Amino acid sequence: MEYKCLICRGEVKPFISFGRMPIANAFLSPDQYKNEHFFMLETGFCTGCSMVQLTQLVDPDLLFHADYAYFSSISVRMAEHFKQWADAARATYASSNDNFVVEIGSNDGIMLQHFAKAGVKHLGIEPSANVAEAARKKGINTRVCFFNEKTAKEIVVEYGQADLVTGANVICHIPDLHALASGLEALLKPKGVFQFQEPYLGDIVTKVSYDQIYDEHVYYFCLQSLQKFFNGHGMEIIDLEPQDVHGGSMRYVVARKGARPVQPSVKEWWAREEALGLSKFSTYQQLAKKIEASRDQLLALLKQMKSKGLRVAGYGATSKSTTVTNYCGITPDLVEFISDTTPGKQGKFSPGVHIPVVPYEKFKTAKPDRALLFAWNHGHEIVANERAYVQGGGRFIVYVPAVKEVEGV
Ligand code: DWN
Ligand code: SAH
Ligand code: ZN
Repeated sequence: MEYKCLICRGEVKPFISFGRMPIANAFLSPDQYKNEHFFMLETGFCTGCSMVQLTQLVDPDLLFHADYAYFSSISVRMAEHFKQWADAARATYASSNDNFVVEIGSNDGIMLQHFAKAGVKHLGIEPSANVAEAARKKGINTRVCFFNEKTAKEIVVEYGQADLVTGANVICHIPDLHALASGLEALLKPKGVFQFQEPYLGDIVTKVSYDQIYDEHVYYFCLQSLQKFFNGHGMEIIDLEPQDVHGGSMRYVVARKGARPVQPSVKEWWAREEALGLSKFSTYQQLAKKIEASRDQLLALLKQMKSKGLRVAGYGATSKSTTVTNYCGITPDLVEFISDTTPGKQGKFSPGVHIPVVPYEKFKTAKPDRALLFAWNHGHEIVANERAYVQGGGRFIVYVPAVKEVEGV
C-alpha cells in the first residue's frame, strides 16, 4: 500500500504499525461493544517534506463531539501551566483589552479564562460541544465548530482580525493543515502572531513515548517539518521554546514572513534536530525497533506480576493508554481496573481491551500492589499526591522512557 503525504502529496513510508485500534477516547459501556469502531494505526515519514504522520485517519466527527471525554482542567498542574502561558502571551502580544485573541481547541477554557477574566476581547473555537459548554459556563465566549478557512473567515467578518491566535495540543489534530494555514492568513492582523504548543517529535524519539501515537494525533511535529510547511504559506516560525508538559512539548511562534524578527532559538533548534536526525527515515526505523522492545518488556513485566499474584491497576485512563493497552495486549486479567478522576470516564470500559474505569476512591480502597502509570506525563503531580500509597508498599510501573518499577518519578 502506498500512502501520499497529507501536506505535500509526496510518498509516506510507514515505519511502525500498531495494528487494529479503537478510538482512543471512546470509553464505552458493554452494550456499545458490538458497534465499536476500529482502524489501522500506523505511522509514516514523508520522503518529500519529512512530516511524520498517520497513514490512515479517523473522521474528526467521530473523535470530537458532544461527548468528548477529555476535560483539560482536570490537572492542577496544567491549569497552572496555562495561567503562566496566558499571562506571558497577554503581556507580549495582547496587552490592550482592544486586542483580539482567538484560541483554537479551547476545550473547557483552561487558557482562555485568563483573557476573559482580564476583559480581553476573545473567542474560543471548540467543536466538542460538552467541553465548550463548560467553558461558556465560565463566561468564555466560545463557538462550537472546527477551525478551518471557512470558519476563520466567518470570525473575521464578525469580530475583525486577531492580534494573537493560540492553540495547544490541537494543531496536530487537524488533518487539513492547508485549511488551517489559509484560515490563519485570513484571521491574523499583518503583525499578528500564532502561538501554538504540541507534543514534540524530538521527545517522542528520545523517550520512545510511542503512546503519543493515536487517532487524534494526525501529525508529530518538529521545527524542520513545520518551518517548510509555514514557508509554503508566506509565514515562518520566528521563535520556539520547549515545554515540560504532556511528556515533552514545543511552543512555536509563527508570523507572516518578515513581519517580526526571527529569534536565535530557530537556528539553535534546527541544529539540534539535524543532530537528532529528525528529517531522516532511518531515525524512525530505529525508533520502531525500540517501540517493539518496549512493548515486549512491559507485557513480560505484567505477566511476571500476575504469576507472583500481585495486583496491578492502571493510573489515569488517558488517550495514550489506549495505544499501550491495545498494542501490548494488556487485558483485564493483567490490569484489573483503571482509576480516573474524570466523571464521564468512570463506570465505563477502556476502548478495545475493555478494562473497567473506576473512580479514584476505588484506587484508595483497593490498594493494588502496582499502579501502571498511564498518566506518566502528570507523574510529578501524581507521585506527590500518592506518598501514602508508596509508604504503604505500593509501587508505580512506568514505561517511558524505559519499563521499570519505581517509587517516584
Ligand atoms: O492532546 C491531547 C491531550 C492534551 O489531552 C488530547 N488529544 C487528549 C488528551 O490526552 P490524554 O488523555 O492522554 O491526556 P492526559 O492529560 O494525560 O490525561 C490524564 C488522565 O488522567 C485524565 O483522564 C485525568 C486522569 N488523571 C487522574 O485520574 N488523576 C489525571 C491526574 C493528573 C490525576 O491525578
Ligand atoms: N487545548 C486543550 C485541549 C486539547 S484536546 C489542552 O491543551 O488541554 C484537543 C481539543 O481540540 C479538543 O477539545 C477538540 O475538540 C479540539 N479540536 C479538534 N479539532 C479541532 C479543530 N479543527 N478546530 C478547533 N478545535 C479542535
Ligand atoms: Zn510531505
